[in-house]
Amino acid sequence: MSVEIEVSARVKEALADGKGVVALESTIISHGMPYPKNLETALALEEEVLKKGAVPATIGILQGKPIVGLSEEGIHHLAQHAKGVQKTSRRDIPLVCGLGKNGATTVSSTMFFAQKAGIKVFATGGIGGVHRGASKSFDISADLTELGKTNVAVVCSGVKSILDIGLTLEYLETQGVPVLGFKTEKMPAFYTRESSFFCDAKIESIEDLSDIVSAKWKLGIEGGLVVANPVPAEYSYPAGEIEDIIKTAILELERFNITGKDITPFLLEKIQSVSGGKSLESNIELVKDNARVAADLANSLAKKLREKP
Ligand code: PSU
Ligand code: MN
Repeated sequence: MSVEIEVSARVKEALADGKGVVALESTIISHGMPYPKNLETALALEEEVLKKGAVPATIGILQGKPIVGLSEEGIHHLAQHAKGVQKTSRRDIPLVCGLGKNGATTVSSTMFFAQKAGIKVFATGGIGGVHRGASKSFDISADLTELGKTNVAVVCSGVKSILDIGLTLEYLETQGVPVLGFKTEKMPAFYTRESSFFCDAKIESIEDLSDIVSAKWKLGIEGGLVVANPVPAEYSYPAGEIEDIIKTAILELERFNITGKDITPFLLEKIQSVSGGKSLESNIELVKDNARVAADLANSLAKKLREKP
């Protein structure tokens, strides 16, 4: 059995030419959105990155093979046959690859494969975090420890308020992960532009972002960074409405005995079905915006590396 990471020709070439490359995850495709919106979104994200002159690399596992730069056919498969696709975070990689299964990569495993391929920037919707009630359940996403050790900058719209935003920020501090608000001082809460919590700093330009990212890695400080980019104002969703939906959904977790890795997909699905698609639209638009910011950041970092390697 050979388990090797396959990097697509387009991504290999872009990296060799010193172009900006943006990693994209696949759990958002298989377990974060319903078909066919998930497929349309996955393809639209690649388009957004290409329009900026950077190269997208959607990451996933097909028949046990980790692929960095999935083909359109591969993306179709992960979108359409989600039931046969395992949600794969870092600890699931050996099982999915060892047994030849199909896997959708979460933030943690996407970061892992991105770093192996030499990709420095990754765009997604929201990262996992510390769940509400974690002091009892210990439910803390592997995304946070991955951010502590893997050198990839993750552009996202903060964390969903299904999580405890304050505790998530505390945990990121413990892991040594900078949380940079892009044109915002407040930590975004996914569907809404602001939470009551503060980012480490408000960063006004892509140039400043890429200087901070470069400084971290030039100094040999291992680990990632969070670039928190709020949902575009016209697509933000009223905070109060979301809070009511989340509270009901959390109560249902107990009623249906949902635990472990199934919690996040269950809550995402509930919010989408109760809000009647309105939240899905804001979800799609915020990820597209994150893909654009990530492409700008990847291009800026690539340019700096070309100038002074
Ligand atoms: N948050 C979202 N949408 C998502 C996820 C999180 O708003 O699709 C996915 C991401 O792939 C993230 C994962 O890495 O859920 C976290 O899962 P868990 O909470 O089980 O660690
Ligand atoms: Mn969990």
